[in-house]
Amino acid sequence: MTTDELLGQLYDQTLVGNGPAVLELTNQGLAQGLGPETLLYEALIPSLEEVGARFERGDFFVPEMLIAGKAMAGALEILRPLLAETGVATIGTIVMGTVKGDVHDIGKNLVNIMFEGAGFQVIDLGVQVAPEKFVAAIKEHQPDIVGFSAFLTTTMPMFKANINALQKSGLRDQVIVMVGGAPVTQEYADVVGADGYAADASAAVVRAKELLAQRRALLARGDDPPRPPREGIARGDDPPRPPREGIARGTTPPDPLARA
Ligand code: B1M
Repeated sequence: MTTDELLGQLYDQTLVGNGPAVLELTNQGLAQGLGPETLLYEALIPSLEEVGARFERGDFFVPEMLIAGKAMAGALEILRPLLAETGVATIGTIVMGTVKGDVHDIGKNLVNIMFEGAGFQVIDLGVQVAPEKFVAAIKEHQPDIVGFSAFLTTTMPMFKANINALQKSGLRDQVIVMVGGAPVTQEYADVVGADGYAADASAAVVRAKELLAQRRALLARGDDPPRPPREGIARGDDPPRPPREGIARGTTPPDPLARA
């Protein structure tokens, strides 16, 4: 099978959620000498993007999205050790989790793998992580960075709830806050008072290293780490409502803040 045929089949089989075929094609691709990044960025991720587009159009429903996600997650398990292959010493610790009200974890897991590959120790709190759980994990593990993932416009406001919880516990200045997830933007990250944002897993590692280097340089000079603009938080305002057009067919999940 040519490379194009293999990548095409991997894309198609992920789209229809054929887990065994996805595993086989992933192994076959690796055996043919394709890199894990090629399989990820030229077949698996584009396929899930198409799943999302079909869901938005009403051609796919939650079960189709679920089996496609499971097929992708299976492939990710094969690729994990290859993506995380590293000889570097631990350069920092990061506590990661998907925010309360959100069960998406494929993107977060991929970010974790890339962080591990870059030499970070990753403490993964899983999905639907409540602010109190982030606070407890920061107290326990004393990480350099805490990372919040949100994949729904309705769960993005949990970033602010989490940051407020860190402030209340006196932890905000001890840890770098990074945020990300499909609907998140740099602008939104700025408004909620995060220190860093990245659009994808590779960019997340680059940004984390930059933020860590900046903080360590400041600490070495005895300065306080800089805080991003916090007008919204200082005034107790809500962050701007993110766009909601991506939520398909009135399937809006409950607003987590209503229960926070
Ligand atoms: Co859902 N889902 N889903 N879903 N799902 C999306 C996210 C959606 C965009 C689909 C669509 O309508 N086009 C849409 C959200 C729309 C919106 O809010 N604007 C949506 C919806 C509506 C829903 C439900 C509400 C559907 C319903 O029940 N009616 C429901 C919500 C459940 C809940 O969480 N409460 C739901 C459920 C599910 C499944 C459970 C079926 C399944 C999840 C399986 C799983 O994750 N274990 C699922 C899936 C598979 C998707 C899509 C199709 C694929 C997501 C994915 O894995 N992408 C998704 C469509 C899409 O994204 N186009 C969709 C691949 C992954 C590698 O990319 O997740 O973007 P991504 O991660 C990237 C970046 O975001 C970034 O790096 C990652 C790797 O490069 N990143 C960070 C992530 N975290 C970061 C942290 C950082 C930095 C970068 O710093 C800390």
